[in-house]
Amino acid sequence: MLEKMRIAIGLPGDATDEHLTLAKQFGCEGVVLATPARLPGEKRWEYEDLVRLREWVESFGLRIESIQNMPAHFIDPVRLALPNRDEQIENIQHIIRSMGQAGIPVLAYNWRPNQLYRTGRVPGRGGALVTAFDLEAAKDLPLSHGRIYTAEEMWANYEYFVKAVMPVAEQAGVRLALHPDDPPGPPIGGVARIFSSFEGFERAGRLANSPAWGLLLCTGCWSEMGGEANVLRGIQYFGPRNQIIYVHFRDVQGTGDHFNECFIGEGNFNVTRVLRALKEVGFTGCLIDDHVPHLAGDEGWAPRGRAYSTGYLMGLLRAVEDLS
Ligand SMILES: [Mn+2]
Repeated sequence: MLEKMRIAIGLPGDATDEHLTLAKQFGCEGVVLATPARLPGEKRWEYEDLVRLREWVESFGLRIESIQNMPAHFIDPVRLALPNRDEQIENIQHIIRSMGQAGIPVLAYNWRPNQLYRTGRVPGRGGALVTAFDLEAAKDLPLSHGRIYTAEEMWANYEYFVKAVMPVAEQAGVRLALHPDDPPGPPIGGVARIFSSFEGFERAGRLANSPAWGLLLCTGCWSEMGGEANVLRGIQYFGPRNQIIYVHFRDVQGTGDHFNECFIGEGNFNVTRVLRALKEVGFTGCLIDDHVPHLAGDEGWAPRGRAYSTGYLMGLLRAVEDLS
């Protein structure tokens, strides 16, 4: 039914009617909702609330492509193997089943208990504000979770998680989309960042060994990990396996230790080549914008930057479709 690459849009946790109206005006057919504030629940989300959320989105002629990220306190006990891990795994299983019943097909998550670290904002093209990261400025941050969490632990915790949730996701008809650590690289705040390389995702796929498992392929992060070659490597390996669930289409200038974000088309990779590669591997999910540059007058969710990025992606996709 949806066997076509398409452009959706990422909406913030406090999305309103106006965000959905804008999404429709931009020409999107679907939206990705980040940790929706409309979903109550201290430890989990409930079926009735998920149905209400889907109906609200559909009342604007749109569909929910994915819910992106649970509240950290739902999943940190699992990521860090805290005493209430098993309770939260049961709650996440409940969320997955409820999403399936409510007709919401994808739940995105990451394995990074820390915030998304950036070390500043710098002026990009024409003074638009973009985020920047410099490992030098981040390497001496204090422990974020009280102690060091090694890569071995983070892997063991991940394995425990996937063994518990993937069978439930398969049964529920929900796919779980794994986003990279951002930025990739050595531990920040003492927590190992195991999803910082091609090899990490390849290993995760083997561990999960499930059709419900896949990637939220963030081209920005994959570019941070190793530029265009790494983005193409990820697409060409995971695409034919049907393990790219959806895509964050953004880019950076620079890599790992030192980079800044930028407008689409100004970064490490050739956007046409990357979109063509997605088409060539038969990718049929959605692409969305991802932390866009803030244009003059932009605040919060940056509607001007969003409009620019989304329109750019729509034109690019149209050209790639028409010329292939
Ligand atoms: Mn991303």
